[in-house]
Amino acid sequence: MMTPWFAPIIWEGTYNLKILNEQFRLRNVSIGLTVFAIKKYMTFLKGFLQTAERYFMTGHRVNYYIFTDRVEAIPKVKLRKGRKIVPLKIQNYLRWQDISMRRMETIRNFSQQQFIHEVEYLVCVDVDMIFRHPVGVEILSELFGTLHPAFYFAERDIFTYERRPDSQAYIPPEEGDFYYAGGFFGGTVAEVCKLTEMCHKAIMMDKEKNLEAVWHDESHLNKYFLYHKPTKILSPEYLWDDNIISPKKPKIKRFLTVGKNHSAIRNKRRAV
Ligand code: UD2
Repeated sequence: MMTPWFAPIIWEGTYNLKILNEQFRLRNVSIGLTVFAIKKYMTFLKGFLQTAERYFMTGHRVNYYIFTDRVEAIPKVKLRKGRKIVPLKIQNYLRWQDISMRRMETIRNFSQQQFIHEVEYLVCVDVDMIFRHPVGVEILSELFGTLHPAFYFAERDIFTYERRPDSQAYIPPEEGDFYYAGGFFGGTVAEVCKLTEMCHKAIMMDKEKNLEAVWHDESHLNKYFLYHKPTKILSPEYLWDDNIISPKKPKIKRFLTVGKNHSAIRNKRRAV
């Protein structure tokens, strides 16, 4: 329930949402949910938004920051009061790995220019996901990460950290607390800005050496969290994949991956 640096690990039953909701409502808190729907990943956005409306931060103010190369394709979804879609047009890249990694640069840029004036917290997630149970203010903290569902039962030596010392994402074998998922992190806008800035710089330094970390942005995120410990950690309830074989499944699966045909969805349409 608690890391050695006294950060709570959030599982069902460890918090009282009524108390937390009152605290956050008194602060009239606003939350930005960043999501990228580039090229064919637009197909996931409708299910993502519809389920987010039902389960994500209900009763609080939410901006859906949707980064896409096709603003006109954003589906129309009925939103509750206090919630809005903010379409943000960005370029796409040829390789899916670059699309995934460049999220760090984009979130940094928009945090500095826009998000800092509009919301208090940012929650940064993958789009090929659906919400199945509530995800609320219990997740909010200065800086939070999520335990990867495939590794939360595993010993450190099988974590898939970047192991090449030349990479900025390198983690030595005797270091590392947890293996965090690339698809769900967040915190205050200032903290997310620091995180994305450092990860983007590290990705670019690797690129100069013609290196790409084994799990792309996720490898750099893991390196960042090793030396900048999260103040809250989300259990795999907050990011589950039903294809994962695990000795124990969480009682509640709040946010689930949608199965995808990798080669069909990560198409090679020309970058624009
Ligand atoms: C994992 C991580 C992901 C990232 C990646 C790096 C989870 C659930 N996911 O996912 O966050 O760290 O590994 O290897 O922990 N995207 C587009 N268009 C594209 C390609 C990607 O919009 O053509 C966006 C989209 O929001 C997608 C995200 O980038 O959800 C990550 O790509 P992915 O879902 O294909 O990566 P995956 O499943 O390997």
